[in-house]
Amino acid sequence: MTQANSKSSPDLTTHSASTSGDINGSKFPFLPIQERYPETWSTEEFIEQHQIPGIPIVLRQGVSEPEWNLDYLESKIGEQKFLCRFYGSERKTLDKRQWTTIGSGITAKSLSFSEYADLVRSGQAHEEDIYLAKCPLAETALAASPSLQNLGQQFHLLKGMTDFNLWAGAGGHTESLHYDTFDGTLIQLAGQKRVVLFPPSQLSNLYPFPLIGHLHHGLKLRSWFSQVYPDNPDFEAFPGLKDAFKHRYEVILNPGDVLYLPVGWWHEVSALGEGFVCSANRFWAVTPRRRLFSKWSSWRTYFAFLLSMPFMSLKFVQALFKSNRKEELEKVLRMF
Ligand SMILES: O=C(O)CCC(=O)C(=O)O
Repeated sequence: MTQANSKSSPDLTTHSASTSGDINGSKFPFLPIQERYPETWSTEEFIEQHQIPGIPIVLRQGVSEPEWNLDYLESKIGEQKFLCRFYGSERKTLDKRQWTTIGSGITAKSLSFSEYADLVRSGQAHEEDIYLAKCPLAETALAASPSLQNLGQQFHLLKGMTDFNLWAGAGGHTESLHYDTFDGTLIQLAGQKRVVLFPPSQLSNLYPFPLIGHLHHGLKLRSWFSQVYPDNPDFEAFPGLKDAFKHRYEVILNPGDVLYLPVGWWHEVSALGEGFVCSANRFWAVTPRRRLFSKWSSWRTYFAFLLSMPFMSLKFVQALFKSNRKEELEKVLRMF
């Protein structure tokens, strides 16, 4: 996908050279994501070169928010409750083929932001890999933040499919390699994140979990996640990965940066450093619509939802008969 760089006008800030990454002792070059600063941002150029073809871009320093550190967030949303995912320290060491849960299927507990902040400060969130993932900000004091609200216009992303969501936790956490069914924007607000990306064309080379798994696991195990670790690739078990690595992109996000992630692009997101790391994302209707329906990855996801329905319906009915019905129903609904 070198066209990401080949179409840029010479007067705009671009990176065109590949950079080398050292993985398991071998050199694998990765491709940089094209970037702009607000002074060089042009919505028309974004539409033509990124939105229509579906190619990621980073707007550096695109939002001017106060740093969303623990103190700031506690002052805004300290009392509000969020579902925190308990990944556990073992998980990263397992062969992903042994996983029985993924993403919103992970064990989750409702905590106030202040309670979660204490887990980060004490180091427990880091040690036990406890992450505050995809928590809606709609009902919070942070939703009205003008720099978030202006983002849609700036990127010509006109129809939000979700609210802004908070993704926050301790350095060291990784959201594993997956793709989404909408266009997305990921806004870095405290600390740094590294995003590894592959284009939608690499679907089969990235070995997504099999569709059939949805019959046994519903949406607890999701077929739009990859079974491979990009930083620790097992080329014997997954030989196609060598081809995927020819299309591996990487970008580091700093506070204020906004990454545009078109539908179907694989991404693995890692919180860097030791401290608190925080982002917000939002999903948007895919424009132009044909980009959504021309991808097998999208159809695959719709099919996956269909296959998961018997399992999910059973869980829903079981939740109705539990004494803590409200909580159990919420758990099922959160999986969607
Ligand atoms: O920030 C993260 O940890 C994950 C974000 C993500 O997967 C997304 O924005 O689609």
